[in-house]
Amino acid sequence: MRSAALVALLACLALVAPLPAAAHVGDTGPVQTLVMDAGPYALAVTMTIPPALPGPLLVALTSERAPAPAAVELRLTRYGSPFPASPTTRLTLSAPLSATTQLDLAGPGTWEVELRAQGDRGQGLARIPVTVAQPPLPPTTIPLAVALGALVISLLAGAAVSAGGRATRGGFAATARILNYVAFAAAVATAIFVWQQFAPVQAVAPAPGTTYGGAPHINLLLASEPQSPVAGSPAVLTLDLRDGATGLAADDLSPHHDALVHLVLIDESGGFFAHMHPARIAPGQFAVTLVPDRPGTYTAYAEIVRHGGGAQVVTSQFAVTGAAAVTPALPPPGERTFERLKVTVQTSPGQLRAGEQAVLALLLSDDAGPVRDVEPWLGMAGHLILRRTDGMLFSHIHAAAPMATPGSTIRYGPELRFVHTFARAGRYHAWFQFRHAGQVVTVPATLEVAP
Ligand SMILES: [Cu+2]
Repeated sequence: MRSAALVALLACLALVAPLPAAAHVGDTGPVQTLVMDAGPYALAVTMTIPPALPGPLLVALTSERAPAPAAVELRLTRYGSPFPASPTTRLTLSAPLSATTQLDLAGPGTWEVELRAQGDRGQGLARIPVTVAQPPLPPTTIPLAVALGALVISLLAGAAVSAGGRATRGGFAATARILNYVAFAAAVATAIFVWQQFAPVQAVAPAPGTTYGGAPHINLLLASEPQSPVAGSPAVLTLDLRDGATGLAADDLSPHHDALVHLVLIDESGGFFAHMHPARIAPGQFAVTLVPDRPGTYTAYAEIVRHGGGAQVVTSQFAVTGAAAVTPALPPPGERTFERLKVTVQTSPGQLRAGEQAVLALLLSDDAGPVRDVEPWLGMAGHLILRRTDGMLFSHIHAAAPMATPGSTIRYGPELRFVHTFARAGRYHAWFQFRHAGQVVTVPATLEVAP
């Protein structure tokens, strides 16, 4: 009887213990890194969602490259509510230009973390939505409660019958025995259900929209300030993302490759290339500052993933005025140097052909020999953007190498390989990108693809 009471106590404890919070800043687990260009500052923000709620949201901030902000103010609010006037916390970035803090999440739901970066170069703003879902009760909770109830009732009834019947009258003795059996059975069932309570619960993502076949497409409305950007001067691009079905702000973006939006900007000559990560400033609204270096027509390729949908690339164009710049042609495959790094671009086969699988590779070395410490960038060993010079084909390819998980110390090199099949013949511009010694290196090339 005493052991049964102990089991009952354990069961009660299991019922009141806090539930783990299944969570994501999108769909990718409790730890998420997001890179963003908040005004003039390139920041990497890693958020760790607490295992139980209420609990602390851990925020780690790193400056991705110069200039670094002097300080960053953080504010937390419920999604859709105004941010508090005074910051929840203020971080000063020190060597190696990173800082950590925590924000208290009161419960499940969607939250917004606001970052206001300040420094010599002005202000930067980013607002990051964080969805913290509470998993449903484990499926054994209700059977556990029933078993526990049966245990308590049979124990009480058994005690009452034993006391009243003095175990001499046959009927009372039989009843007491039956109640003991029931209590024993209930104790065993309770023990099993308690054990199952501690089994890990599958984290659940919020249900995707009810739209059949995933979320609708997105329309990209691009605006610039000034309206006519001038070569050599900074311009702010604002991306207004709208749901293709409802016309409402599309604010259900899932992080992919460590960002909410990957924005590639290429001018018509291929001389200007930028791969940026606009900061979310309002629902469906993203902003980024660029300095176009030459006049012409620029194409913006925004790569996004909606919750419950696949990746999509939406494009828009804008014109840049100003004095013409001399555009050196992008070099063919071969050797080139970036400071102390020697990079050789190789293709296999040497003559690329449409419809034929090709391997495009970078071989990296420096004075000390082959380079084997290429760092993950956006969770990958390397990225390759390909565009046919007429703009008809655009591809974003990842190096064939294991992805980096948050906190991993994986390194790559000396070879980065990309596998691609060119859909059509023609001249292509290629931009290989990887990170080495904390710097993102962009390696441009022109590729000729035969029919
Ligand atoms: Cu990107």
